Amino acid sequence: MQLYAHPFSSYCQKALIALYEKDIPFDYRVVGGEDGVVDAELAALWPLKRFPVLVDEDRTLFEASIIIEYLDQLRPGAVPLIPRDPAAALEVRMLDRFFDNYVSTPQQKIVFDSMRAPADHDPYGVGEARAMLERAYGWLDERMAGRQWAVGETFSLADCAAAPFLFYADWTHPIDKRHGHVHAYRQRLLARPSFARAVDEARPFRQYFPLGAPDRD
Ligand SMILES: N[C@@H](CCC(=O)N[C@@H](CS)C(=O)NCC(=O)O)C(=O)O
Repeated sequence: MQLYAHPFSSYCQKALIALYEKDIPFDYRVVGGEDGVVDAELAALWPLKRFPVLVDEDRTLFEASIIIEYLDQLRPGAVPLIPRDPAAALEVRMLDRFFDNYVSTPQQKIVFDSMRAPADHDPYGVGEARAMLERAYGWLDERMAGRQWAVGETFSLADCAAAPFLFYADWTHPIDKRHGHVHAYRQRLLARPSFARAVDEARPFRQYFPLGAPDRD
């Protein structure tokens, strides 16, 4: 198996968490190298050039959620990342969509806007993104009251998404102290060995965070 990814990328960390949870060996094809070799391979596999991309023999998969579903089918283990119960599986997928669409998407909007030339800034869009993050934090805080993980009693696909997205969202648009359940959940995710490993592997790249990385996890 080959994973085209970069350690500092949130969507790649999402897929890496699943690989580490399941202890699946893979060949790490790190994008962004100076010689451009891995980037050329990625472009040939997936012209949209978004990563992560997983290659397993003649199968090429893009989209972090789908990569995780694939890994889970391959190695469900004692506690699958997508529950076997269909109703629970639907809830996991719903929360996975929540973290992609309402935490990661507005977080990335703010970061990408900061990288634009001054004339191309979109303050209205950034304001909308910040408002969406505020609503998402508020909703999640109520949901996480009395919960350890996003859905049910065990770590799932939804937590694979939550970990990197809440990590970077708090750097980008800090989670207010009143959202204590979200803070506690973010800390639990940081303590999870699979995510702790992904965070450690990304440490050397913190200087590249466009908004300036805070001096903390
Ligand atoms: N929907 C994709 C998003 C992947 C994505 O946006 N990856 C970013 C890195 S976090 C990327 O490829 N950035 C490079 C680019 O935009 O060209 C997924 O779930 O995997």
